[in-house]
Amino acid sequence: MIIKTNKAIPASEITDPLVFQQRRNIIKALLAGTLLPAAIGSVSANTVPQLRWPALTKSKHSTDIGLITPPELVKNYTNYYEFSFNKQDSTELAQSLHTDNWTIEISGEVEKPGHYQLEDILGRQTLQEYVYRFRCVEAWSMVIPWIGFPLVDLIKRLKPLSKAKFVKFTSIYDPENMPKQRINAMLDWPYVEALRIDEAVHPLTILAVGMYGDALPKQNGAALRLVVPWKYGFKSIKAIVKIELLNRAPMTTWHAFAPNEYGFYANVNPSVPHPRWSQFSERRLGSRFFTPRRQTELYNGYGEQVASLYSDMDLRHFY
Ligand SMILES: Nc1nc2c(c(=O)[nH]1)N[C@H]1C(S)=C(S)[C@@H](COP(=O)(O)O)O[C@H]1N2
Ligand SMILES: [Mo]
Repeated sequence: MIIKTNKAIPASEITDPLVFQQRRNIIKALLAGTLLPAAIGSVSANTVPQLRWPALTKSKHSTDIGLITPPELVKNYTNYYEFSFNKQDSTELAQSLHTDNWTIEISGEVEKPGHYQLEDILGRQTLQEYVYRFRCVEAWSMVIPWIGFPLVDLIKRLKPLSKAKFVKFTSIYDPENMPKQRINAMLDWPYVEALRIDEAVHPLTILAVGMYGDALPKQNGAALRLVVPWKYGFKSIKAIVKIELLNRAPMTTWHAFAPNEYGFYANVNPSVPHPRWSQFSERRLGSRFFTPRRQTELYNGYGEQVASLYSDMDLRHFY
């Protein structure tokens, strides 16, 4: 079970205290970005007895793709509208965000609402690597090795009630550090996204805290972000501070901004164009200059795993 910060039994009393302390130190280092990649696999050799942090293995749901996008590209070409509408500026400006002592509020149709410390949530999870294709609605794509854990593992521990039909995620509201929130620019802040419950508990859906064997850079959504690889990138909300289980579909940021352009589902689909451009092909970033555009894959190539979620739906209507 998940440990609440107020009531409940502290994780330190359930897990062997030494294991708990070591896990915690590693999680702290990971979140602070001071962890050497090698330390994820095992704790330092001079601790006795030698204990292993669950090694950073590859998830069985990780995609077997040879060509990973160079990390420098992923870290310097970011969409983070709270900071800037420019992909380079947002990277730099995001460094002012405070990501330590991150807490997440859980509420709605669950038996265990409360404010949880990210460290406590992670202390109960096995972090794994997930290589996923990442496709933005702007028709560019990347391949990113995330570090994270299945959202379903967290949801189960919260004990959802049968009324829970949707999961809503809210990003941090921090106008002091987020210039576009300060001037109320473009979108309604804070940034909000949501999934249907069956999408949320699908094993491909993860919460990420790292990438490329290291902490998640601030510009890529630290301390905690969602990754839903078969949907357009805007569903993969960054800097999550609140997760709510709801009975009804909530309004989401991009859908509210332009409902005819950004649907609730946002499943990657080559045959449903954006009203202002085609989604038939995409530019794989980091590939060589003369590499032709690649054809967009339905559900971003994850159809075998997720198509059954939408079998009775008209994808043109539910875009
Ligand atoms: N809070 C928040 N989350 C967000 C966004 C944002 O502007 N704010 N942009 C979205 C969009 S449009 C995309 S494509 C991805 C980009 O993720 P990346 O910058 O790590 O590649 O994040 C998504 N999550
Ligand atoms: Mo995007």
